Formats: sequence, C-alpha cells, structure tokens
Amino acid sequence: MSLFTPAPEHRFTFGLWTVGNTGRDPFGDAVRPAITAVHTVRHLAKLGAYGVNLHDNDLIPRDASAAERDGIVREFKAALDETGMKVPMATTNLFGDPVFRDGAFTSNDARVRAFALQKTMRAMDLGVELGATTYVFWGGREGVETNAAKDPQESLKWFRDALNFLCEYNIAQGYGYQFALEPKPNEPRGDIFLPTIGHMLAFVYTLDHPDMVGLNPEVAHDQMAGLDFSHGVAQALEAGKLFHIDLNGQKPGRFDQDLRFGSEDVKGAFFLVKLLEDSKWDGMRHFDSHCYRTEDEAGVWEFAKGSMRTYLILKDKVARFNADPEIKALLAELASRGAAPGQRLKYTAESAQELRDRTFDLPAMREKGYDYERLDQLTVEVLLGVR
Ligand code: GCO
Ligand code: MN
Ligand code: MN
Repeated sequence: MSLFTPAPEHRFTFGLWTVGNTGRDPFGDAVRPAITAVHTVRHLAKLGAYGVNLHDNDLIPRDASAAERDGIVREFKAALDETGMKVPMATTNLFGDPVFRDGAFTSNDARVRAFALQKTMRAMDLGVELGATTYVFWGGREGVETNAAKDPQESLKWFRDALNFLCEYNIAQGYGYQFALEPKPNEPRGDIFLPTIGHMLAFVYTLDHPDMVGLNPEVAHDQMAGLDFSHGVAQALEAGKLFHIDLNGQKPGRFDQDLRFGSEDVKGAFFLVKLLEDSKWDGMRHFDSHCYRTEDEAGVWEFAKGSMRTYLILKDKVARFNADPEIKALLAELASRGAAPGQRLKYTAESAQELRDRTFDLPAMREKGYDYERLDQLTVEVLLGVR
C-alpha cells in the first residue's frame, strides 16, 4: 500500500453536506444530483475514510414524520454497520429554515431562540443514536447586517444561555458530548458574532461548564479574515480546546470558497499538518469543503480522494522536514541561543534579583541574524520535492 493511501486509522471524515453539495450557489442552480447518504457512506468507505458527519437535516428532511425518520435512520445505520464507517460528529442545521433568518440562539424573536433549542436537543438525540461524541455549533446566522438591530452584549448572553442550557441537557441525558464551537467572521450574515478563534476561546471560559466546550476551527474562516490559521489552532491546542477541525482551502479576503484541502496556500496547509502531527493530536481530520461547481459526480470522488491524499503527502513532507539534517541544525541552534532548549524564566525572588544584576552583551546580541532566509528556503525546497 502506498504511503499516500488513506485508511480508517488516518481518521479522515467528510460531512454529508460536503460530498452531497450539489453546486447550488447564490447565482445558480444545482449542477449535480444530490448523492444519497447511504451511497456517500459506501463510496467514502471504499476510498478509505473513517466516517461521515452530519447536520440533522442532511439525513432527515425538515418535514419528515416520526415513522419516516425512523426508516431513514435504520437504513443509514445499516450502511454504517455494513461498511464499518462511523459518525464521530453531529450538528444542527440552524440556518436553512427561513425561521432562522435573524439567527437561531441570537434571534430577536424569543420563540425562535426556544425553537432552536428544541431542534438542537432533537438533533443531539439523533447524533447519539448514530454514535457521535462531538457536537458542533456553527453560528452561521448568529449575527447582523446592521448594528441597529441587536445589542451585541445581549446577543452574547443569549448565545451563552443556549449553550448553558444544552450543556445541562447533555449532562441530564448522560450523552457525554464534547461541544465544539466554530467561529466564522461573516457569511451568510454580514457580520457573525464571535468571529475568530480567539473571540470564541475567551467566550468558552464564561460558560457554566467550560470543560465540556472547545473549538472547531476552520481553515477558510481564518483565511477570509486574513489571519494565520495555524496560530489560532495552536492557541486552541495549547489550551486543550481543539475538539475538532474543519480542513479546506481558501483564497484570503474572498467569499467562503470551501476548496479542496491544500489546493490553496500549500505552505499554510503544510504548517497546519505539521502542528497537528507533531503534537500527536488524535482528533478527526474532517474535510468541510466541496468540489468545484464545474464537476459531475466523478469530480466529487476525485475531490474526496485528493483531500485525503494531500493530507498524507503533507504528513510525509513534515517527516522530511523534521528529519532534514540542515533544518535540524538550524532549529537546534535557535533553541539553544542563550539558554538550554526549553528552559523558561520563572519568577522567584532570587531569579528576579539575578536578572536585575545580569549584564547582557548587547553588541553581540544586536549583530547576529537568525538565518530564517535559509530556513524558509529549505522549507520551500522540502515542499517542492527536491529535498
Ligand atoms: C460554513 C461552515 C459550515 C459548518 C457546518 C457544520 O462556512 O458553511 O463552515 O460548513 O462547518 O455547518 O456546522
Ligand atoms: Mn465548517
Ligand atoms: Mn466554511
């Protein structure tokens, strides 16, 4: 088996909504027929994926009767059993129904806020039935076009109330979900509340059960805002709050393109994979992206294969980077400048006194460069396949 052949152990997952994307956009109709959930499960299993994730309505139509719902779930579970595919993550569609035009948990209409809770509790029940352990909250419509419409402080309180309510439901039902909040700066709302990883992370610590709640950052969402995604992910990781991740590709400053992972900003994708692999993060590598609108179903599977393959190729590049003697020497030199590697300054009365008395060789410290040009060129050469 080639190094780049995906297998369940790599923990690659896709959303039903990603593979099932029909190419509909604000300017044009669907260009492909929807791929059924069962067909998606079977085909992704053949390609080596670990599982699929879903919104309630990716599987169960909004107006399904209880009997229809049970029939759909039975058929879907049979496909999971037959293929060994898993559903590690579930979420709620709180954006499609016109009732959510002003948001769900932050709608100005208290009835909508209550309905959003009801819908989420039911979707949590469904997720548990399918074996999901992570529950994602993407507040796509939690925002405004005009600041005249909402008090942003009140909106945060509403959002907090909703999450506190659902954490209690999670506990009362014994569901054991980890909640993963997904920040996004805009689209479909003009501005979405809690737009970045940092905003969201700070918000988590204001909840009643902060331990239950972490993040689901997405490549495209940080790039839309012109941020360095791997820095945000590193902050979440370092705080023990990286509960899930949405991998895709995006050109900065544009609409949410949701391109195939690694198809844009290869270097950014490399440093992201490096971060996840070096830290031995054991979460799901979830692709929240879809294939180009130009494609038919064959293109959808090319997209799925390519997403996983690129991740594995980048993982191999990470191993090459880490083993490269020249790169290693440069990094070792940086890590030992003026201290033993990993040594930290911690305040004690003595260390403070010692530091006050210390003499620095400032001329020498000013003179020496950092060799980052060479380091970056070596990185680029690893990526371009000549090292
Ligand atoms: C987007 C979002 C969504 C969410 C999904 C799961 O920009 O459209 O990324 O795809 O990830 O709804 O909550
Ligand atoms: Mn996403
Ligand atoms: Mn997105």
